[in-house]
Amino acid sequence: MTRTVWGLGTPRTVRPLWALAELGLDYEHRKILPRAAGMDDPQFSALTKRHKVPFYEDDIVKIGESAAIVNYLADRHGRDILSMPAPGTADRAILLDRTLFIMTEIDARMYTVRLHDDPPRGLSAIYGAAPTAVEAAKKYVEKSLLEAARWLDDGRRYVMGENFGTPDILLVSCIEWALLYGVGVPEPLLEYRQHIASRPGYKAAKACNDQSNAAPDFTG
Ligand SMILES: N[C@@H](CCC(=O)N[C@@H](CS)C(=O)NCC(=O)O)C(=O)O
Repeated sequence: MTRTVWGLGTPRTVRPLWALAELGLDYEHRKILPRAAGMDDPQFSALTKRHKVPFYEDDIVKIGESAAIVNYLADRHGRDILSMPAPGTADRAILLDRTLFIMTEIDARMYTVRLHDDPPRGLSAIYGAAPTAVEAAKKYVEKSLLEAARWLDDGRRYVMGENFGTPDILLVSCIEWALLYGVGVPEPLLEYRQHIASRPGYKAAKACNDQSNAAPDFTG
């Protein structure tokens, strides 16, 4: 199977790289940055007009949403690591609940902060400054992270219990994103992130996602 991941250097692009590392799968990495010259690569433009990274393609699918990519990879290849509960089970419903909560109540709100905060962290020069919206989104994320912390109240190591799963990839990347912007992260989530950060798959993905690995012509 030929696999390609497009994208580099963001809290979203690390996710497919991390899933692939955990699953020990080979892939080609096309290191394009958002809002940079690489986004106009003719091969990339032929795949998607969203102008967004990450993007993933193999012999079966061409998909762009980071949560969809990690869940697809886990559905196909997850075993002991990134095992997926069967469709129609309570665990599958809970996994979807946690996934959508992370993506809509944390990830999407963090992107509001990213788009409208001032440089150097934010993109207000492109998308417009909106300090009230930025502060409100940060508070919203703080509240949502309190909910995510409650998932661990029974002492479980991972979102789904004792097995590392796709929601952990999504949640840890959001926790790190929140920390970058000074959003308050509850102590149990800091500890949770800390122990997950010792995983070889995490370390490999972070190294692959490092912007300093981008080709020199990138302007992003
Ligand atoms: N919901 C998508 C979001 C993808 C996304 O917005 N990616 C950003 C980088 S983190 C991007 O490509 N932005 C380019 C732009 O908005 O101009 C996902 O989770 O994959």
